[in-house]
Amino acid sequence: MKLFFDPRQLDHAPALELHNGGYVPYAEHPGRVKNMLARLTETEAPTDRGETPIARIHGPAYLAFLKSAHRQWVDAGRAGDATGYVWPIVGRRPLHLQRIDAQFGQYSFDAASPVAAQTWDGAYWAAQTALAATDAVLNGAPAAFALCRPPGHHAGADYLGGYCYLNNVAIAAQAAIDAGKARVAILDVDYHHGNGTQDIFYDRGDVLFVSIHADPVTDYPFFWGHADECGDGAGEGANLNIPLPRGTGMADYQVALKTALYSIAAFAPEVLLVSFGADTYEGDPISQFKLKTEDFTEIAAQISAADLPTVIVMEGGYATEALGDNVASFLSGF
Ligand code: OKP
Ligand code: ZN
Repeated sequence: MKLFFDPRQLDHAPALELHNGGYVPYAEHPGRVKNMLARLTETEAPTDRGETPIARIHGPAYLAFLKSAHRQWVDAGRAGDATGYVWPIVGRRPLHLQRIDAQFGQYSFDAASPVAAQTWDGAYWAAQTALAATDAVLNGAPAAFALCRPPGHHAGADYLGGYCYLNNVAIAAQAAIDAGKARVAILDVDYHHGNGTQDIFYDRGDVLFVSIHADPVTDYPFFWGHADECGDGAGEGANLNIPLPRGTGMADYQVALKTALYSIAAFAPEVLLVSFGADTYEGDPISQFKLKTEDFTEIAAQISAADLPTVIVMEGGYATEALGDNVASFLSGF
């Protein structure tokens, strides 16, 4: 399988995140990638496809914010990574405020995703990596892997959050549509619900979003991922959430996967994109499922049996020591 990665993704390196009321080392750190690369031979760097495919998903005001947030932070006399601390409640009228703190309130939904000096560059090259893997599949490869980080599935059209800044899988899905594919499916198997991806395609019938994740009643991102979120307008029926309780192991996970793959088959997509998070692993420090390293091979084999051209986009996974093994296990199932 073709594996894509760009070392400039490592330049994004926030120091700390707010976790359970205190500041702790940032869980989504560049060391995650080093562990994966140790198990993956022959990664290929993406060519630069520019900002146009990114702007098909993210609005210009949000992109301008993301590019300038750290510079504005420094200009405001602040040290360290840029982060928000105030958020407007849902339904407040739009105010286009210039103060950096107000902009974070407008363009983010949590305090877990600081913008560091090189965040734009890291996120930009993660998106390019996803686009390169998509092109490989559009050009006939049965499957390709995009080693993306920062991850993307929590980022919406005009917001960041959950360690995510640009929605890599959404950018890739749109690129497939723009290349002439009529129907594209996204299967999100990260531990956390991919709220950004869901939001982006919620009212569209050409992109099916199916997600298996920890029940948002108990787990981040709380406000999305409930089973009654089924899509809107033309997208009604093209969004399927399968929330599972904490402690879920392979037996129950497989039942959910069967349902997910059944709905994907019924949609008859031309391309499948998989948001793959290894944070469903039993040893993950911030997650509560009980999958074992060898389970990832079986999950991938079942996805592969759908017999669709497949782009695999890396999302979460924070048990750094096991991450390479878990990714290698997943990829070996294809
Ligand atoms: C990103 B991805 C818990 C903090 C949770 C955000 C988790 C983002 C996960 N106290 N922080 O889906 O793996
Ligand atoms: Zn996750």
